[in-house]
Amino acid sequence: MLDLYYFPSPNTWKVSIMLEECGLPYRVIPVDIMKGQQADPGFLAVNPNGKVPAMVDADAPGGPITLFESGAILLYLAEKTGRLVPPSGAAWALTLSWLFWQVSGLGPAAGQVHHFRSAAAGSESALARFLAESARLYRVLDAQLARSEFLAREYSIADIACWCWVWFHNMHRQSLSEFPHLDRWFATIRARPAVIRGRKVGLELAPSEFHRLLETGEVQ
Ligand SMILES: N[C@@H](CCC(=O)N[C@@H](CS)C(=O)NCC(=O)O)C(=O)O
Repeated sequence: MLDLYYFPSPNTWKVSIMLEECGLPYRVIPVDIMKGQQADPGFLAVNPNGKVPAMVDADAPGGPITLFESGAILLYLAEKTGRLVPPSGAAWALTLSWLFWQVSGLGPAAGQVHHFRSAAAGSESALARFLAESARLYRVLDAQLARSEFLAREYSIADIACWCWVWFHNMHRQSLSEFPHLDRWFATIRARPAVIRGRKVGLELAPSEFHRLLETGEVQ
């Protein structure tokens, strides 16, 4: 059994969607980051960095394996199942490039937009900086998707990682109608049954004022 330490968010959706794509059984262990449970000693023993997602594979051959960081968990699950990462060559390199682009670029920039839009009113210059960087990253995504149906040719963990953040494009003040290739890609992935299931995991753990954003992507 896989234990997924979870609170509904773009970074945790990556893992719930991947688990659904792979058809792996898993158990959701709620970590309420709005109540500070990410700082509980019990959780820090799983992820010393105190953030979700984290995962424990209790039945891994050779003994239990603990992972944190969404990108590392995606790669682990891809390797475990042989799904959604090309085995080698140019497509493999592209998948890793776009996965790391997401975890080091799109996620941190867009995450700061979430912060400065909701929690730190008055930080207008910070908000403007991260909105501009997010807009630039959306243009990069659109340009790649003009060349390729998915980020690394075939649907992969790189698409899952990026899609979970693009879900929040209204929050990032981006209109997908300005990005025709990104819009096409977004709609294709949105319709995948595993993506629909994975995105709904643990919705009830979030306070009700976040449900509309999580369910529809719309900002109040
Ligand atoms: N780089 C990490 C980021 C994880 C992250 O920021 N998780 C957020 C939820 S989306 C969190 O746990 N926030 C609580 C906190 O920062 O205290 C990953 O990709 O897994």
